[in-house]
Amino acid sequence: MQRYLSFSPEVANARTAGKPIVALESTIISHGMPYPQNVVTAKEVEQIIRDAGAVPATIAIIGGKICVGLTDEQLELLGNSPEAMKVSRRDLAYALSQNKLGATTVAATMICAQLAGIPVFVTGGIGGVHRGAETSFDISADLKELAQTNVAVVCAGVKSILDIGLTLEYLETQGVPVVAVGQEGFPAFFTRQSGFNADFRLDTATEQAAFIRTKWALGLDGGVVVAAPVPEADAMPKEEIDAITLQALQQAEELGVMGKKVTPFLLARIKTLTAGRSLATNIALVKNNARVGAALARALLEFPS
Ligand code: PSU
Ligand code: MN
Repeated sequence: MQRYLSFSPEVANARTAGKPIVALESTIISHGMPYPQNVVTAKEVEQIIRDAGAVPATIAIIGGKICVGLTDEQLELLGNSPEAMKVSRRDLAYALSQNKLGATTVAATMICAQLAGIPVFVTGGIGGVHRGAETSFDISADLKELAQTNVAVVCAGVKSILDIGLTLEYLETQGVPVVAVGQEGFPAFFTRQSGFNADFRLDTATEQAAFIRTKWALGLDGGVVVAAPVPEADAMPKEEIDAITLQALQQAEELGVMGKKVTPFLLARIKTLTAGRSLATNIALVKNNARVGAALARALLEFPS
Protein backbone atom coordinates (compact mmCIF):
# COMPACT_ATOMS: atom_id res chain seq x y z
CA MET A 1 0.00 0.00 0.00
CA GLN A 2 3.00 2.32 0.45
CA ARG A 3 3.12 2.66 -3.34
CA TYR A 4 -0.05 4.73 -3.20
CA LEU A 5 1.49 7.26 -0.82
CA SER A 6 3.31 10.35 -2.04
CA PHE A 7 4.86 12.63 0.56
CA SER A 8 5.67 16.30 -0.03
CA PRO A 9 9.32 17.20 0.67
CA GLU A 10 8.27 19.01 3.87
CA VAL A 11 6.38 15.99 5.22
CA ALA A 12 9.04 13.52 4.07
CA ASN A 13 11.67 15.52 5.96
CA ALA A 14 9.49 15.67 9.06
CA ARG A 15 9.07 11.89 8.97
CA THR A 16 12.82 11.34 8.72
CA ALA A 17 13.49 13.83 11.52
CA GLY A 18 10.75 12.39 13.75
CA LYS A 19 8.94 15.72 13.97
CA PRO A 20 5.29 16.02 15.02
CA ILE A 21 2.95 15.97 12.01
CA VAL A 22 -0.69 17.04 11.82
CA ALA A 23 -2.95 15.69 9.06
CA LEU A 24 -5.54 17.99 7.46
CA GLU A 25 -8.50 17.06 5.28
CA SER A 26 -9.35 18.47 1.85
CA THR A 27 -13.15 18.14 1.54
CA ILE A 28 -13.35 21.18 3.78
CA ILE A 29 -11.39 22.98 1.02
CA SER A 30 -13.28 21.65 -2.03
CA HIS A 31 -16.81 21.23 -0.64
CA GLY A 32 -16.84 22.97 2.74
CA MET A 33 -15.85 26.55 1.94
CA PRO A 34 -16.12 28.81 -1.13
CA TYR A 35 -13.18 29.88 -3.30
CA PRO A 36 -10.93 31.77 -2.67
CA GLN A 37 -11.40 31.83 1.13
CA ASN A 38 -10.96 28.04 1.16
CA VAL A 39 -7.43 28.19 -0.26
CA VAL A 40 -6.42 31.20 1.82
CA THR A 41 -7.68 29.45 4.96
CA ALA A 42 -5.96 26.17 4.08
CA LYS A 43 -2.61 27.98 3.81
CA GLU A 44 -3.15 29.97 6.99
CA VAL A 45 -4.08 26.83 8.92
CA GLU A 46 -0.90 25.14 7.69
CA GLN A 47 1.15 28.13 8.86
CA ILE A 48 -0.48 28.11 12.31
CA ILE A 49 0.60 24.47 12.65
CA ARG A 50 4.17 25.32 11.63
CA ASP A 51 4.27 28.26 14.04
CA ALA A 52 3.16 25.89 16.80
CA GLY A 53 6.14 23.60 16.16
CA ALA A 54 4.51 20.87 14.06
CA VAL A 55 4.38 20.06 10.35
CA PRO A 56 1.07 20.24 8.41
CA ALA A 57 0.13 17.42 6.03
CA THR A 58 -2.94 18.25 3.98
CA ILE A 59 -4.18 15.07 2.31
CA ALA A 60 -5.82 14.65 -1.12
CA ILE A 61 -6.00 12.19 -4.02
CA ILE A 62 -4.12 13.49 -7.06
CA GLY A 63 -2.83 11.58 -10.08
CA GLY A 64 -3.48 8.13 -8.64
CA LYS A 65 -1.64 8.89 -5.40
CA ILE A 66 -2.58 9.69 -1.84
CA CYS A 67 -0.73 12.99 -1.54
CA VAL A 68 0.35 13.70 2.03
CA GLY A 69 1.37 17.36 2.13
CA LEU A 70 0.34 19.56 -0.78
CA THR A 71 2.04 22.32 -2.75
CA ASP A 72 0.36 25.72 -3.08
CA GLU A 73 -0.55 24.77 -6.66
CA GLN A 74 -2.23 21.57 -5.47
CA LEU A 75 -4.19 23.48 -2.80
CA GLU A 76 -5.29 25.93 -5.49
CA LEU A 77 -6.34 23.05 -7.76
CA LEU A 78 -8.48 21.48 -5.04
CA GLY A 79 -9.99 24.78 -4.03
CA ASN A 80 -10.99 25.80 -7.52
CA SER A 81 -11.98 22.58 -9.35
CA PRO A 82 -15.72 21.91 -9.41
CA GLU A 83 -14.96 18.37 -10.62
CA ALA A 84 -13.05 17.47 -7.44
CA MET A 85 -14.68 14.35 -6.01
CA LYS A 86 -15.72 14.16 -2.38
CA VAL A 87 -13.88 10.99 -1.37
CA SER A 88 -14.97 9.00 1.66
CA ARG A 89 -14.04 5.39 2.56
CA ARG A 90 -16.13 3.82 -0.19
CA ASP A 91 -14.74 6.18 -2.88
CA LEU A 92 -11.03 5.87 -2.13
CA ALA A 93 -10.13 2.95 -4.42
CA TYR A 94 -12.19 4.39 -7.28
CA ALA A 95 -10.56 7.84 -7.06
CA LEU A 96 -7.08 6.30 -6.95
CA SER A 97 -7.54 3.72 -9.71
CA GLN A 98 -9.34 6.16 -12.01
CA ASN A 99 -6.86 9.02 -11.47
CA LYS A 100 -9.59 11.32 -10.19
CA LEU A 101 -8.94 14.55 -8.35
CA GLY A 102 -10.22 13.64 -4.90
CA ALA A 103 -10.84 15.66 -1.76
CA THR A 104 -10.80 13.46 1.32
CA THR A 105 -13.50 13.56 4.00
CA VAL A 106 -12.83 12.97 7.68
CA ALA A 107 -13.24 9.21 7.14
CA ALA A 108 -10.89 9.04 4.13
CA THR A 109 -8.37 11.40 5.70
CA MET A 110 -8.25 9.18 8.80
CA ILE A 111 -7.53 6.15 6.62
CA CYS A 112 -4.77 7.97 4.74
CA ALA A 113 -3.30 9.46 7.92
CA GLN A 114 -3.09 6.00 9.48
CA LEU A 115 -1.39 4.64 6.34
CA ALA A 116 1.08 7.52 6.59
CA GLY A 117 1.69 6.95 10.30
CA ILE A 118 0.16 10.26 11.42
CA PRO A 119 -1.89 9.92 14.62
CA VAL A 120 -3.43 13.42 14.76
CA PHE A 121 -5.81 15.04 12.33
CA VAL A 122 -7.37 18.50 12.50
CA THR A 123 -10.66 19.50 10.89
CA GLY A 124 -13.63 21.80 11.48
CA GLY A 125 -16.56 19.49 12.13
CA ILE A 126 -17.02 15.76 11.73
CA GLY A 127 -19.97 14.15 9.97
CA GLY A 128 -22.60 12.43 12.08
CA VAL A 129 -26.11 11.02 12.31
CA HIS A 130 -28.42 13.23 10.26
CA ARG A 131 -31.76 14.40 11.55
CA GLY A 132 -34.37 11.96 10.28
CA ALA A 133 -31.80 9.15 10.01
CA GLU A 134 -34.43 6.73 11.33
CA THR A 135 -35.97 6.87 7.85
CA SER A 136 -33.11 8.09 5.62
CA PHE A 137 -30.37 5.88 7.17
CA ASP A 138 -28.06 8.88 6.61
CA ILE A 139 -25.19 8.32 9.01
CA SER A 140 -21.78 9.66 8.00
CA ALA A 141 -19.06 7.11 7.30
CA ASP A 142 -16.91 9.34 9.54
CA LEU A 143 -18.46 7.70 12.61
CA LYS A 144 -17.71 4.14 11.55
CA GLU A 145 -14.16 5.21 10.72
CA LEU A 146 -13.72 6.67 14.19
CA ALA A 147 -14.66 3.25 15.53
CA GLN A 148 -11.84 1.46 13.72
CA THR A 149 -9.00 3.74 12.65
CA ASN A 150 -6.35 4.90 15.11
CA VAL A 151 -6.30 8.63 14.57
CA ALA A 152 -7.29 11.36 17.01
CA VAL A 153 -9.61 13.86 15.34
CA VAL A 154 -9.56 17.44 16.59
CA CYS A 155 -12.80 19.25 15.72
CA ALA A 156 -15.24 21.84 17.06
CA GLY A 157 -17.93 19.23 17.61
CA VAL A 158 -20.72 18.63 15.11
CA LYS A 159 -23.09 21.07 13.46
CA SER A 160 -26.72 21.20 14.48
CA ILE A 161 -27.60 20.28 10.87
CA LEU A 162 -27.08 16.84 12.42
CA ASP A 163 -28.84 15.11 15.29
CA ILE A 164 -26.16 15.73 17.90
CA GLY A 165 -27.75 13.47 20.53
CA LEU A 166 -27.97 10.52 18.14
CA THR A 167 -24.42 11.17 16.92
CA LEU A 168 -23.13 10.89 20.49
CA GLU A 169 -25.22 7.73 21.06
CA TYR A 170 -23.75 6.17 17.92
CA LEU A 171 -20.21 7.03 19.00
CA GLU A 172 -20.86 5.47 22.41
CA THR A 173 -22.12 2.26 20.81
CA GLN A 174 -19.01 2.16 18.63
CA GLY A 175 -16.75 2.72 21.63
CA VAL A 176 -15.42 6.09 20.46
CA PRO A 177 -14.48 8.38 23.36
CA VAL A 178 -15.52 12.02 23.04
CA VAL A 179 -13.20 14.41 24.85
CA ALA A 180 -13.99 18.10 25.38
CA VAL A 181 -11.23 20.68 25.77
CA GLY A 182 -11.64 23.45 28.36
CA GLN A 183 -15.24 22.67 29.22
CA GLU A 184 -17.58 19.80 30.12
CA GLY A 185 -19.98 20.39 27.25
CA PHE A 186 -19.74 18.95 23.76
CA PRO A 187 -19.52 21.93 21.38
CA ALA A 188 -21.87 22.43 18.43
CA PHE A 189 -19.46 23.88 15.86
CA PHE A 190 -20.89 27.43 15.45
CA THR A 191 -21.69 27.61 19.17
CA ARG A 192 -19.73 26.52 22.23
CA GLN A 193 -22.45 24.37 23.77
CA SER A 194 -24.69 21.70 22.25
CA GLY A 195 -26.66 20.96 25.39
CA PHE A 196 -24.89 17.58 25.65
CA ASN A 197 -21.83 16.79 27.71
CA ALA A 198 -18.73 15.16 26.28
CA ASP A 199 -17.65 11.90 27.91
CA PHE A 200 -14.50 13.36 29.40
CA ARG A 201 -12.90 16.75 29.88
CA LEU A 202 -9.14 16.88 29.23
CA ASP A 203 -7.79 20.41 29.05
CA THR A 204 -4.11 19.90 28.35
CA ALA A 205 -2.37 18.29 25.40
CA THR A 206 -0.36 16.15 27.83
CA GLU A 207 -3.53 14.69 29.37
CA GLN A 208 -5.07 14.14 25.94
CA ALA A 209 -1.92 12.40 24.70
CA ALA A 210 -1.72 10.16 27.80
CA PHE A 211 -5.37 9.18 27.31
CA ILE A 212 -4.92 8.38 23.61
CA ARG A 213 -1.69 6.40 24.13
CA THR A 214 -3.35 4.41 26.92
CA LYS A 215 -6.31 3.55 24.70
CA TRP A 216 -4.10 2.27 21.90
CA ALA A 217 -1.70 0.49 24.27
CA LEU A 218 -4.69 -1.51 25.49
CA GLY A 219 -5.37 -2.62 21.93
CA LEU A 220 -8.55 -0.54 21.82
CA ASP A 221 -8.48 0.34 18.15
CA GLY A 222 -10.28 3.38 16.85
CA GLY A 223 -10.10 7.11 17.06
CA VAL A 224 -10.84 9.69 19.69
CA VAL A 225 -12.91 12.82 19.14
CA VAL A 226 -11.09 15.80 20.65
CA ALA A 227 -13.66 18.59 20.66
CA ALA A 228 -12.49 22.17 21.15
CA PRO A 229 -15.21 24.84 21.28
CA VAL A 230 -15.07 27.81 18.91
CA PRO A 231 -13.43 30.78 20.68
CA GLU A 232 -16.05 32.88 22.50
CA ALA A 233 -15.47 35.98 20.35
CA ASP A 234 -16.07 34.03 17.12
CA ALA A 235 -19.16 32.03 18.13
CA MET A 236 -22.52 32.73 16.45
CA PRO A 237 -25.72 33.58 18.33
CA LYS A 238 -27.50 30.27 18.98
CA GLU A 239 -31.01 31.46 18.02
CA GLU A 240 -29.77 32.77 14.70
CA ILE A 241 -27.89 29.65 13.67
CA ASP A 242 -30.74 27.39 14.85
CA ALA A 243 -33.29 29.25 12.72
CA ILE A 244 -31.02 29.22 9.67
CA THR A 245 -30.24 25.53 10.12
CA LEU A 246 -33.96 24.71 10.08
CA GLN A 247 -34.40 26.74 6.88
CA ALA A 248 -31.49 24.94 5.21
CA LEU A 249 -32.81 21.52 6.26
CA GLN A 250 -36.25 22.37 4.89
CA GLN A 251 -34.79 23.41 1.55
CA ALA A 252 -32.75 20.20 1.34
CA GLU A 253 -35.93 18.19 1.88
CA GLU A 254 -37.95 20.19 -0.65
CA LEU A 255 -35.25 19.72 -3.28
CA GLY A 256 -34.83 16.03 -2.46
CA VAL A 257 -31.07 16.35 -1.82
CA MET A 258 -29.68 12.93 -0.93
CA GLY A 259 -26.53 10.94 -0.19
CA LYS A 260 -23.11 12.59 -0.25
CA LYS A 261 -24.61 15.86 -1.52
CA VAL A 262 -26.53 16.51 1.71
CA THR A 263 -23.69 17.88 3.87
CA PRO A 264 -22.14 20.19 1.20
CA PHE A 265 -25.64 21.47 0.33
CA LEU A 266 -26.42 22.35 3.93
CA LEU A 267 -23.01 24.00 4.48
CA ALA A 268 -23.44 26.18 1.39
CA ARG A 269 -27.03 27.14 2.29
CA ILE A 270 -26.02 28.13 5.82
CA LYS A 271 -23.25 30.29 4.46
CA THR A 272 -25.63 32.09 2.11
CA LEU A 273 -28.37 32.49 4.72
CA THR A 274 -25.94 34.03 7.23
CA ALA A 275 -24.55 36.36 4.55
CA GLY A 276 -21.12 34.83 5.01
CA ARG A 277 -20.91 35.27 8.78
CA SER A 278 -20.94 31.51 9.34
CA LEU A 279 -17.86 31.31 7.13
CA ALA A 280 -15.94 33.66 9.43
CA THR A 281 -16.88 31.48 12.41
CA ASN A 282 -15.92 28.36 10.46
CA ILE A 283 -12.48 29.77 9.63
CA ALA A 284 -11.87 30.90 13.21
CA LEU A 285 -12.70 27.51 14.69
CA VAL A 286 -10.50 25.60 12.25
CA LYS A 287 -7.58 27.85 13.17
CA ASN A 288 -8.24 27.26 16.86
CA ASN A 289 -8.35 23.50 16.22
CA ALA A 290 -5.01 23.76 14.41
CA ARG A 291 -3.40 25.07 17.60
CA VAL A 292 -4.98 22.31 19.69
CA GLY A 293 -3.90 19.67 17.16
CA ALA A 294 -0.32 20.90 16.91
CA ALA A 295 0.05 20.81 20.69
CA LEU A 296 -1.42 17.30 20.76
CA ALA A 297 0.91 16.07 18.01
CA ARG A 298 3.87 17.34 20.02
CA ALA A 299 2.61 15.82 23.27
CA LEU A 300 2.02 12.42 21.63
CA LEU A 301 5.73 12.23 20.81
CA GLU A 302 6.50 12.52 24.55
CA PHE A 303 4.65 9.27 25.26
CA PRO A 304 5.88 5.89 24.12
CA SER A 305 3.56 4.27 21.56
N1 PSU B 1 -18.95 19.14 8.45
C1 PSU B 1 -18.53 20.41 8.40
N2 PSU B 1 -17.71 20.79 7.38
C2 PSU B 1 -17.29 19.91 6.43
C3 PSU B 1 -17.73 18.56 6.53
C4 PSU B 1 -18.56 18.23 7.53
O1 PSU B 1 -18.89 21.21 9.25
O2 PSU B 1 -16.54 20.30 5.51
C5 PSU B 1 -17.24 17.56 5.52
C6 PSU B 1 -16.12 16.72 6.13
O3 PSU B 1 -15.19 16.39 5.12
C7 PSU B 1 -16.85 15.48 6.59
C8 PSU B 1 -17.87 15.33 5.50
O4 PSU B 1 -16.03 14.34 6.70
O5 PSU B 1 -18.29 16.65 5.22
C9 PSU B 1 -19.02 14.46 5.93
O6 PSU B 1 -19.82 14.19 4.82
P1 PSU B 1 -20.97 13.08 4.94
O7 PSU B 1 -21.96 13.65 5.91
O8 PSU B 1 -21.50 12.96 3.55
O9 PSU B 1 -20.31 11.82 5.43
MN1 MN C 1 -24.45 10.95 4.40
